[in-house]
Parts: sequence; C-alpha cells; structure tokens
Amino acid sequence: MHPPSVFDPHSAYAWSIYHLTVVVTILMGVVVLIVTGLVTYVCIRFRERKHPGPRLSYGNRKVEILYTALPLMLLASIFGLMIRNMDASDPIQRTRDNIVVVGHQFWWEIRYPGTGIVTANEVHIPAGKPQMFGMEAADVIHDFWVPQLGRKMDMVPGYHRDVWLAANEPGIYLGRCSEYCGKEHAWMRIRVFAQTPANFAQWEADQEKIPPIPTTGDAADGARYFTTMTCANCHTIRGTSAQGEIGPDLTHLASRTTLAAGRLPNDPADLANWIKDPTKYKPGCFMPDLGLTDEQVRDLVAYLETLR
Ligand code: HEC
Ligand SMILES: [Cu+2]
Repeated sequence: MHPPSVFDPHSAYAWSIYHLTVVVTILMGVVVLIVTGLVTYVCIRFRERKHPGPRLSYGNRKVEILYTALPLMLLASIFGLMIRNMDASDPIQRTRDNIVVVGHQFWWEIRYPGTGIVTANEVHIPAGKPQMFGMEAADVIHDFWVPQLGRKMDMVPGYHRDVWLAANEPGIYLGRCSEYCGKEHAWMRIRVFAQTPANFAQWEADQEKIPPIPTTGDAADGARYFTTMTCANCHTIRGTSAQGEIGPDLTHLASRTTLAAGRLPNDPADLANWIKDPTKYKPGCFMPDLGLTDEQVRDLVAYLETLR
C-alpha cells in the first residue's frame, strides 16, 4: 500500500514530476542559503558598534547587471525544465480513454468505455501499461490525484479532460480529492489497484458478469427490499430493475475493499452500519438515513454480500 507521496514515483510521468521537484528544491535551497548567508554576514560584519553609519553608493553598473542577469537565467532555466516536464509528465498524444472517472459529491464513479463495467472509488488498471484517463465532474469541481502515478487533474463540470497515468509495478496506490468540494471532501479517497495483466483481465471478466438474483433466504428478501425501497432510486444493480444514478453502482459491491470512498472497510458489519445510518459516518453525504429496521438491514446486507 502506497500512501500518497510525490517522493515515491511509480511511473515515468511521476518520475518526471519528482525530478523537477528535486531540481527546483535544490536550486531554491541554494538561493535561500546565499541570501540568508549574505544577510547574516553583513549583520555581523557591519555591526553599528564598529560602523557608526553606512556609506551610500549609487549606480554600480556591474552589480546591477549581475543581480538582474542571474535571477533571469535561473528563472529561464526553470521555465525550460518545466516546458519539457509538461510533455514528459502528460504527453500530448491522446488515445481513446481506457477509463473515465466522474467526480461526485463525495465519491468517484469509474467507467470502462467499451465494456459494461461501472464501479466506484476503486480503480483497477493493468500494471506497466499507460492508461488514458478521462476526467469529468457531476456537480462541482473535484480533483483526482494519485501522486505515485502521475499529475493531478481538476474535474470541471461541463468539460472532459484527459490525463495519462500509469503504475510500473503491481500495488495499491492511494489518492484523494485535491480540490475542496464540500463537507465530505476529506472522505473522497481513491484506491488504484495496479494488477498484473492476467489478474486485471480476470477482474475485468468478473466485473462484466451480471450477478444472479438470489431466490432463497435472507438474501432473497434483501433483493426484494432493494428494488422496492428507495435504494433503487439512487443505485444501479445491473440485471435488476434498480437503475438509479445518484449513488455508486452496486453491481459488484462485494468485490470492493472499502465503502463510501474509503470511509469504512467493506465487511458485513460495517456495511450494516453504513446502511443503517450513513450520515453517522459521512454527515454531509447524499445518502439519507432511511430508518430501516435491524431485520431489513440484515437482509439487505445478506443480498449485497452476494454481489461479488
Ligand atoms: C437519495 C439517494 C440514495 C438512496 C435512497 C440510497 N443511497 Fe446508498 N448511496 C447514495 C450516495 C450518494 C452514496 C455515496 C455516499 C458517499 O460516499 O459520499 C451511497 C453509498 C452507498 C453504499 C456504499 C457504496 C460504495 O461503493 O462504497 C452502499 C452499500 C449503499 N449506498 C447502499 C444503499 C442501500 C442498501 C440503500 C437502500 C436502503 C441506499 N443505499 C439508498 C445515495 C443513496
Ligand atoms: Cu471532491
């Protein structure tokens, strides 16, 4: 598991950003050292005790040229590095989107164009293959940032933007929404699962399947509650009459590791807690407390756990 860090690059894109960060930090460090060094030297060397008053001198051409030319050269070289970095960190060549992420208050919708796959908050990608991500927003401005994999990208309502992201090695890379978007902004976490190409293909095949509707036991009652109660107004489960689009697609909910954009781990107990009182965990979120009975919650959990 890689917590977000610019200093732990895992793609060519992230490496280029890392290099620029290091070079600029060193250059700026040298400038800070020279300036504070000179000021300290002057403070000590020309203390008032020894020098009753400064001798003023005007118009030293050499010094003026020096203090204009040096910073200019420094800034020009940083500008040059940055121009180069813009292409290295996010090449201009665009292809068809592999993945489209839509920012919602306060979760991420994840679509795989050309397949039926729609999921939420957890992105799966094949390791070692650059991915063209499309970025959109459903309500307000969000920002998708997984520092290990590449640059950050604002999601602006009404615009479609593209960004290259990749992971060199398999692993779990964490990210978060990086543009304040409302009350639960802090609980808009991202998990990217970079998998070996074989594992990724397996995941894709599993996600494309439509889970069967249970016909016996608590799960069957849960399935009935889900489609007859308000859940279906907001959530989609493929293969059922639930086609709501306000909340995350739950077709393969049980295959995810977390709930509600990283707020809770996805296990039966936490799933029950969430369904019973979502606003206890994310007070500003748009899933209401529906006043369910313990029995309804139990049946709904039994059903949702079948959605592997
Ligand atoms: C008014 C719309 C609405 C209704 C009704 C609703 N939900 Fe939600 N639900 C949401 C939203 C929005 C989220 C995302 C919350 C967040 O993370 O900020 C969500 C999240 C969830 C999640 C977590 C999904 C994930 O991928 O992490 C589950 C599970 C869930 N809802 C189940 C249910 C069940 C079961 C019902 C019916 C009892 C229900 N919801 C009713 C809007 C709704
Ligand atoms: Cu956000």
